[in-house]
Amino acid sequence: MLTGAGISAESGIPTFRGEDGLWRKYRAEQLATLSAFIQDPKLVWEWYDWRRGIIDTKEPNPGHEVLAGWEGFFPQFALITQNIDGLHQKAGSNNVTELHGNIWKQRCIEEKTISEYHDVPLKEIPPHCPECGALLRPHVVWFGESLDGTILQKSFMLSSTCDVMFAIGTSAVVQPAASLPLSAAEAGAKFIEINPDPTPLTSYADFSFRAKSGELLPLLDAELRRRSEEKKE
Ligand code: BJW
Repeated sequence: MLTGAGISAESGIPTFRGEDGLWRKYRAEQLATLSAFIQDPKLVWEWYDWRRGIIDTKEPNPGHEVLAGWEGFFPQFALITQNIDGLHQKAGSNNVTELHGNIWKQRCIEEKTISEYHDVPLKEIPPHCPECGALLRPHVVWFGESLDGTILQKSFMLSSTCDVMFAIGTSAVVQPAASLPLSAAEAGAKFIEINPDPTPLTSYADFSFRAKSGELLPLLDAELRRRSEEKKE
């Protein structure tokens, strides 16, 4: 299971590339790169503080809730997300692999220590490490930065050994995340896409649902549970 910003759209969190997407209003290279941060940490932190404020008020939607339920329904369920909003965990998912980090965590740029901080708004912008006084940065993966090697390796391992792969609410243009469903399909998994719009992955999908995940996933869930009950009878 790979999710992207679209699964949180129905919770009211802006996507990146949709009609009201963040990259339509803001330039990625001015806000989501290390060089942007080094040049103007205050500006970058103000943007993240604003986004934290939005995310803080939002709740998981039925799409997140179904996936949280599937953790107990399918014996070997794995959830990999590109999202940094923490809504899967808020919905009750315990085992979430976060490819691009988490907006509620920050990292000291000197010591590399990671801490969690939930205050909204931030008390200090830009914030500093309480231990060494160096700048803290959001614990997220910006363009041009490598993903955590262990997380990436685990994600490719899970993808290339699964029976069924879903890609939900991702435009599938950002690498290496977009390659995960392909690695699953190449290894023989059934590949299902849920997205109102086609993506570069669509032509590889066994099934493509042109739908909102918060609407489709509960229907799929009800049908799967009905069939499972039928089998038991
Ligand atoms: C719904 C819905 C509903 C709406 N229900 N669906 C060529 C040139 C230059 C660079 C590259 C290149 N090729 C590859 C690269 C590298 C680059 C990359 O991929 N760039 C491409 C954009 C071209 N990748 C990287 O830099 C990565 N690192 C890396 O590769 O390291 C090695 C390397 C280093 C240097 C050079 C080359 C290689 C790191 C990528 C980090 C991405 N970071 C961000 C920001 C995270 C922090 C933050 O949030 O601030 O991650 S960018 C942003 O995009 C965010 C997302 O996780 C990610 C993916 O977006 P996502 O989730 O797909 O959202 P959207 O908005 O794009 O799509 C939403 C979808 O939902 C749409 O399809 C809607 O239709 C759908 N939808 N409503 C279901 N209700």
